[in-house]
Amino acid sequence: MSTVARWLLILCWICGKANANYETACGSVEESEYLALQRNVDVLARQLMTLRDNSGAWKNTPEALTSLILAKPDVLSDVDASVAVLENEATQKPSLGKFAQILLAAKASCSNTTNFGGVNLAKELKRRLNDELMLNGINREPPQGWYGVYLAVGAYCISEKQSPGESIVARVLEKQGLRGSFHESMSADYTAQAMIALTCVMRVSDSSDPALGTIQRSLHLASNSLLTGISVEKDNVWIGNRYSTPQALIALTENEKLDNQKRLCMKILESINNRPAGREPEAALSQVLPVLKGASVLQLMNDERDCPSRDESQEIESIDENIDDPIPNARVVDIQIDLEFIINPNAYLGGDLASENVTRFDVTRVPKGTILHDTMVLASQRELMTFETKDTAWGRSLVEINGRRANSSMKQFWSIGANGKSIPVGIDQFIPSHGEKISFTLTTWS
Ligand code: B12
Repeated sequence: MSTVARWLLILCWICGKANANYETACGSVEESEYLALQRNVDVLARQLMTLRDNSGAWKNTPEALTSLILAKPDVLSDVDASVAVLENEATQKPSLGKFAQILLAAKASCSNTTNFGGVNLAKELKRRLNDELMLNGINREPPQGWYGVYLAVGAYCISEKQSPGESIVARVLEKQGLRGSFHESMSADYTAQAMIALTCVMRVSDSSDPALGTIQRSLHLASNSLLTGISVEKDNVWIGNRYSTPQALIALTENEKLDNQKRLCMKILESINNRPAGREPEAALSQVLPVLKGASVLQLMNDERDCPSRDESQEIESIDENIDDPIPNARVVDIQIDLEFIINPNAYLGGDLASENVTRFDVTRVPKGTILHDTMVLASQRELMTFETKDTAWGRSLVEINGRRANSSMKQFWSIGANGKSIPVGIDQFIPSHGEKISFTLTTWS
């Protein structure tokens, strides 16, 4: 081979490499960046699989199943067992949001959604959505909250490739605040979920539809609200906070809002990819996986996509990587924390209004890194408090303190604060420090 030909060959090889298509949520990237994301998809998908029980159920089965089908279907075995769990859940009167997630998971697994364990999922979802927003023909605030409404509008639209109806979409649009957010507290979680729903409605709308312009303007305003919620925390870049970032990034990239800011987009994606120490709850894994893979629930609108294999003989390789972060050194420390119990007037049901009750609680010699839940167990052993929890995909949720049960049908919940600030994670992840005042407030959400 002549020298010229050899050079041409080398050049072609370099060109080929440079043009190789390594697609991510932020567009095409270098091979090394792409591989770093894919390695984590692999580890996290296997970690999520280990959280499935023998019956095929997760704590939140539809969310986990959809996530794995979108991100890493090859680690999934026995899809039918999980689908059977969903069929059963669909008949058990789940919340509106959960019902929406079931429809998406049924769609993702290519099941028959019109006869899913005897239920026509989309038809039933639309009926429930109407009931949630209207009582006796009069508009009302959704008793289960707006997050479930956004999930339901999105799931119906993605599955049926049509809008759930003008009046329902109008109610969602009305909920948007002046600054573009879909929740009073500027929550990126709510805004991202509403954007995913409206993005679908926009895509299925006819170009002559007069509502189309309104939806596009709403999406633009909502994107700005997410972009102004960007913060930098120890080299990480979040939209809202660490846990709202995956959905928010999907909402922005699906609307091409980060196309001219690829570096920023990659910084956010890398932040999601850098798992901090400690095991993440199931729901965090489910929400992170698709975005690392560059996938989103909106892809379920495409009927040409692949269905997950239903081959029962599929074997999953065992995990060779040690996915558990090392347990913190069992160094023991003395900590002292104050426990405060508050019942907000809006959640007051009569009886004694024990508005403030601070108990100094000395926990001596607990292992460093003791989570709030275990600290509360110690406090209850010393008869300083009693409490009850419910298992969820985010870990244990606190439902009752000192005999006071949060009544979810009255929108009550126990909110948890540390030194006056709402804690960013639940009692299974939060680690109190010495001198901290932990407050438990029975209050209501909107
Ligand atoms: C809506 C919502 C709430 C509502 C739920 C009631 C309602 N119907 O509106 C309320 C206001 C009660 C709530 C409370 C809290 N929340 Co919240 N919540 C959400 C949100 C926006 C959507 C959850 C949802 O409806 N999913 C869809 C349904 C169908 O799935 P589900 O499994 O049935 O959902 C249930 C659980 O998620 C549970 N839940 C909600 N939040 C939390 C938080 C924890 C720690 C646990 C264990 C369970 C739990 O309530 C949901 C409805 O029943 C998520 C955002 C997200 N990205 O998921 C944050 C989110 C899950 N919440 C969060 C937090 C931190 C809290 C609080 C700990 C805040 C605080 N300091 O008090 C408390 C929980 C305190 C407790 N008692 O244990 C974080 C969790 C992060 C983490 N790693 O744990 C998230 C991810 C928000 C965020 N981006 O930071 N939340």
